[in-house]
Amino acid sequence: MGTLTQSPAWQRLLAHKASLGSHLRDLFERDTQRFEHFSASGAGIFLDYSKNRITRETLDCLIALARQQDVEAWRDAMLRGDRINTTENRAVLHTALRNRSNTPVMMEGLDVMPMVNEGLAKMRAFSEAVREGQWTGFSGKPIKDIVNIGIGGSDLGPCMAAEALKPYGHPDLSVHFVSNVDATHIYETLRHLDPATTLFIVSSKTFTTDETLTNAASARTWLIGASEDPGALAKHFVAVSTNLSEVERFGIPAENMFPFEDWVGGRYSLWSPIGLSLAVFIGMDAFEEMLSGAHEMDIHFRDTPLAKNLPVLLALMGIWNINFEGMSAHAILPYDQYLAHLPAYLQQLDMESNGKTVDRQGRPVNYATGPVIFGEPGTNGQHAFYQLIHQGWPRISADILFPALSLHPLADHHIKLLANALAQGEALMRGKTAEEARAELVAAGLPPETIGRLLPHKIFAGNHPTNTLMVDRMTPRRLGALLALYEHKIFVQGIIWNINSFDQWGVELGKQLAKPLLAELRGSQPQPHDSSTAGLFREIAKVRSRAI
Ligand code: G6Q
Repeated sequence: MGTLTQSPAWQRLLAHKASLGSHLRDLFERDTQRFEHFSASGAGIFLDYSKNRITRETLDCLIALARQQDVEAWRDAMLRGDRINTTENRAVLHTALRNRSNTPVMMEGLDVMPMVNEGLAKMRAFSEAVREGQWTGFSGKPIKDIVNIGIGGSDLGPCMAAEALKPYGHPDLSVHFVSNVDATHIYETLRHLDPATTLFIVSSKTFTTDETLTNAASARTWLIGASEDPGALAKHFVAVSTNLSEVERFGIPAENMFPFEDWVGGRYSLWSPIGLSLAVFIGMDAFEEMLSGAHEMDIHFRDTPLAKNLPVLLALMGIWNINFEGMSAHAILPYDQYLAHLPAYLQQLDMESNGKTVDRQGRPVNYATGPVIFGEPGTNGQHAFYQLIHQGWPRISADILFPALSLHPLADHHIKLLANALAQGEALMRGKTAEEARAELVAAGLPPETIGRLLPHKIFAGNHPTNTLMVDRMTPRRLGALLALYEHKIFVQGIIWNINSFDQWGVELGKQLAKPLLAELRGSQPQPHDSSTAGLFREIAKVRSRAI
């Protein structure tokens, strides 16, 4: 097999690209039905992808690429539990966690659904006990604050979703997330809390992650210090993990552990017991609603023809923009304050999955893969970094997301928010020509010399692609569908790029190098380092010795 870039579908796309000269605004002028041609919906999500610089032929070529790369066969292999994460020799079965149809999912002869259902039942019993005040702390008082201690995939999902679904949260419960090993994070979280009414959920698939164990140990000291009873631990600590022996070694009893399987990848684990903090906060019914939304998207992904399949379409727009239009960054712009953490969540989901330069066979790739993901809720981002998207040198694509209805219909806030979301998509697409800019300056009555001076600054190239994603309201169900949409989009891209989206070896190097440096900071014999690291080490030591 030749490389991807020499393949017939890729070559056809290159030839097509060379003949596609048009600006996006011309494409809209030429085809008044563009919106109808390039929009689709599924699982309660509406997608308008007409503001990408594509024609029907582009889409045909892209779909041919997806077929050539066997996207459908790989999708089916993932859904049936094949070990498609080959570098870790693992299946990728997060879809089973939200398989609300409850049909058997056989992994190597074993139906995983009874285990999934058992996990959900345990989460339900626990979350109800906490929410109804039956689970009490060392002084007999009910729990008021839940602190999830975890990092990366054991933090970003529940943290993002707890913010997204805040209006569905229990009125007497607050949920907090501590991830950073920086003491500031746990200090600032705990200083307002009462140990007697605080419950810690230590979330770690491996239960060996240094940041999480360091934070959990400090939380344990804080709790035992206040309760003066080591037995209090069992009332205030539960664990979500795959590693029972380490959980017990920490002091958390087995009955307080919520297990899951190694076929749940960290950044795909929100649907597993890793979502426990969220489930306690919003209740198990709402949590299962979120699973149902994701399941609806899984069914859509499995059963819908490629040309109408939302994850496939989003993936193909990304491939087109990255590999054929030369874009290396993609902005996530939610016009929904509750989705404030969505960009950070998608940063991990996308960049950890597809930030690879070696293909599945271990060969270096000669094409771009995953983009830089960044973003902020609109309208805030408009007053900050949108300038670079509109007029900066890098070409950046974006997803604009919004709910048509607000959960807080206060005065005219929401229509203003919607107007801004639509205006940005339109402005990025159309831009402003020199003639249009000049006409505005003339209409403002400016003298010719001022017009000449200002004109270059007032021109917008436009032609910036965006996808627009709309839901009716941001409910648990819609959030579930939206997240599953992005998961599958990233999966499809990984298949097309022939990379393994499910490992993350890039995370390891920093962890490895931190170990000897930590020992040196503790006073062990200095090791040889490059002059920068060694110099910085000496500067740190100087400051620290003065402070002691
Ligand atoms: C995600 C990654 C990574 C992982 C964290 C936490 O896909 O694997 O972000 O989730 O390193 O790992 P533990 O859950 O094992 O503590």
